[in-house]
Amino acid sequence: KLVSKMANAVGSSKVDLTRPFTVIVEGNIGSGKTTFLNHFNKYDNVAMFAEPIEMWRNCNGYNLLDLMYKDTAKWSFTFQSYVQLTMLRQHTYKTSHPVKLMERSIYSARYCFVEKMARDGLMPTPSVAVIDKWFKYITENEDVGVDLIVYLRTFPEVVYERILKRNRSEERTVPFEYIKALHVMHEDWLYNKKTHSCPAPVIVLDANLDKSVIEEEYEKYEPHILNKLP
Ligand code: DGT
Repeated sequence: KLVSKMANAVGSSKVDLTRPFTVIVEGNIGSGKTTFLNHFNKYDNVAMFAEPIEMWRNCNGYNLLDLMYKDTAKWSFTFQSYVQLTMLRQHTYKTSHPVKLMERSIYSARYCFVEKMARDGLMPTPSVAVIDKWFKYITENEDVGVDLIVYLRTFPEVVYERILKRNRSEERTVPFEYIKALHVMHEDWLYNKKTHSCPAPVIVLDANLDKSVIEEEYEKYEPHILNKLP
């Protein structure tokens, strides 16, 4: 385990060998990351780190998530700066649990969301450069290493249906085109592996399945996720 941790931490100069086995759960909006986390909540040896969305909704009283959706060009840098900070805090939060399960990461924030904003010209290139300077500093100087990525792979049509159904107020204006583009970002990073490097090995789960049957899909991979492979 130690060896694999060291191998995964290549590129990060500050390596904490006492870091728990760290799993990040990635996937499009509405892919079921929260349901996945809830499934593992029953295990005492797992520390859960849900996405800090409530912090994004209330930064000194400002709903940055809402501002970002309402006027992306104006608020993209502000929002992504705060996402990066809150993700850094999740990654480096100390826990005595042997397994750490995180919803999303500093990596998807950069490789999917910032990437999309940059490509659409919704984040000016000087702002992308500043985000990247921080990102580089963090990944080189803080232990944000991960040991496993769980990719909840979906069809954009399926998650779009779910997003409409759950009706989160900030997401009311999200067009299907955006969900399709985010799907491609995730695919190119985690499945086709052609854009950015993956910080750990990737397990791909079929997350199109309905809630009632998806538990079986989770169970198939439990030994990997709980670091209990023989
Ligand atoms: P789930 O459980 O798979 O349905 O997960 P969600 O949809 O609750 O969580 P997530 O992370 O896909 O998205 C939460 C909201 O925050 C969603 O409107 C997208 C947005 N979001 C998350 N991370 C970022 C980010 O780094 N940048 C931007 N622009 N939006 C983000």
